[in-house]
This record gives sequence, structure tokens and C-alpha cells, in this order.
Amino acid sequence: MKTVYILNGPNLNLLGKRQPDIYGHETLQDVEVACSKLVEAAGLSLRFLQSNAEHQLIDWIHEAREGACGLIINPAAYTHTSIAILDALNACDIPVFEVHISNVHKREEFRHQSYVSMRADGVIAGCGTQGYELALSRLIRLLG
Ligand code: DHK
Repeated sequence: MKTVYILNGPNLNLLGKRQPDIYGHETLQDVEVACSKLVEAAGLSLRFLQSNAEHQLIDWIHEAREGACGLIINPAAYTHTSIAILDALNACDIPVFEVHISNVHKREEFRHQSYVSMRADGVIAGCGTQGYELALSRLIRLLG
């Protein structure tokens, strides 16, 4: 069975508790449940992961490079700083989508720059946690 990877970066383990005015009230587990339903309906399997550590995200991208049919990533703050994550994504030949829960372009200037966007096939920002489902439905259509 083909596997979709959904990777989440630092502080997203606090989703639902952290700045709900910006990131909403849904937890990361709620997001995983919603994504699982879409992935299962498409006959795919899901690896849904979160880490606060850059090296762990990079190791999972390497894993996805070997075994995944597509990758969705919310790199959180590493979006704006991590050339290492960009390099890891550039080593992947699978479709890559970048998700941000908030509209980063409406926020502080340091959030306007994304290294990951230099590789992503699509970017979704400002659609709340629904952004994960939007990215997934695009990925599933591409794979179809
Ligand atoms: C999440 C974060 O933690 C921030 O560092 C990013 C992103 C935005 C989001 O909107 O999902 O700047």
C-alpha cells in the first residue's frame, strides 16, 4: 500500500492549547483523525508525525524519499530558517506540499520568507487546520 507522510514541526504538539486565536482549537490528534479518513478512503496509508527537532524531521524526509508516494509538511518555525530541511526535500522526487495553519503573509515579516516554498509543489496558508485536508485532496488527485 502506498504511504503518505504528513510531518509537523516544532510546537505543533501544542496545537489547540497554544495561541488558539492564531492556530485554532483543534488538536494535532484531531487533524490526524481527519487526514486518516481521507487517506483511507483513497486506499492509501498514513504516517502522521510531529517533532520539535530539526534532525528528526530531516530523518523522516529521508524515510519518505525511500517509501512514500507524497509528503505534506508544516515545518512551523523551521519554514523560515532551515536550509537543511530544504536540502532534504530537494533530494525527494515525490510531490511535496507545504501547509501553514495561519496566513504567514499577514503576520510578522520574518514569517514571509519560506525556504520550503522553494521546493514545494503547492503551498496552503491561512485555511486553519483544514489546510492539511486541502493539501491531501490535491495530493490524492495528483496520485489518481
Ligand atoms: C506554525 C508555526 O509554528 C510558525 O512558526 C509559523 C506555522 C507558522 C503555521 O501557521 O502553521 O510561522
